[in-house]
Amino acid sequence: MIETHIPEKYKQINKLLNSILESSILIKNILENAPLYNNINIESINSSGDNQKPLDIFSNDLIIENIMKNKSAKYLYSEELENEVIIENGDEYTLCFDPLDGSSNIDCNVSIGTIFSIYNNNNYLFENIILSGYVIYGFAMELILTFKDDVVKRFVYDNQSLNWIYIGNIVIPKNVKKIYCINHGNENLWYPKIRNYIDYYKNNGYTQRYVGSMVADIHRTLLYGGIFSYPCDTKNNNGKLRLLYECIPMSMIIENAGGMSINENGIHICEMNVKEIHQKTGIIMGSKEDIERYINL
Ligand code: FDP
Repeated sequence: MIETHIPEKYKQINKLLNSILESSILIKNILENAPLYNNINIESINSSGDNQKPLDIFSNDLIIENIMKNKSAKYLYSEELENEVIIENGDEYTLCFDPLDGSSNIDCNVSIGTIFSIYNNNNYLFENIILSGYVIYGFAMELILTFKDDVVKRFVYDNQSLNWIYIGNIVIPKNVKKIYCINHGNENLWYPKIRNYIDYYKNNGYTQRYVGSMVADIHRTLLYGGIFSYPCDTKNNNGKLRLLYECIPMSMIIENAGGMSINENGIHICEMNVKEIHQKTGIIMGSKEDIERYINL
């Protein structure tokens, strides 16, 4: 039961958290049958100019509908929507979410996920954040959850008891498996400092792993150690990943697990100001020693 893991001062968040998790169970059920859908390959374009698949939209609408039903939040910001949704008489919380991150992997059965963060009142200032989490839809469905200044907890969904089972707390290990994670296809576009940083891994017997689904790549980084980076480059001048929906919640998780998460200028992602809700950023995150190595370059 997740409820027993919610710190006393945040107990009221239970209703909203449950809405998200109930939605994720439905999303998981739909994903399991996704290859049977004949409309899975139909694409449209969302407000950031990305390809948007029916399951992105389905997941987005499902989460919003569930929250509208129990009015467990008032302000909803989704990566799939241009503007916020305001729920009249909703509880005074802000939910920021990426309903289905990594969706270009849907068709080939690779793990993807739902990323979310909850703030007090009507704002998304990091000082008002309550929790961050993600659900990963893999052969097991897992939930990673952390409250402000708290540990990072790992749960797995048990299909028999229909409950989330607490597995344990996560502390990101040192990079003993010698893994680094970046899209090498962009190498020609990287700026010199990133190139120099990544050269170290290339030249010192490290293994490169890149799923191309942020949730899957960060889940591995959290559990095995190493780095995950999607830097700014000469094509994506501001990076590719979204600050509010992806980078802040994932950075809070990594940092609460003892790791670090910064942009190319060494600024902690969690300290960056969100000036625009669909703002992007470059990111380098993972085991502390690896991120410090970037800072000391
Ligand atoms: P996707 O476009 O499939 O939704 O932010 C979206 C994201 O995936 C991340 O999950 C992933 O880390 C990244 O984009 C992959 O981008 P590249 O294909 O450019 O490497």
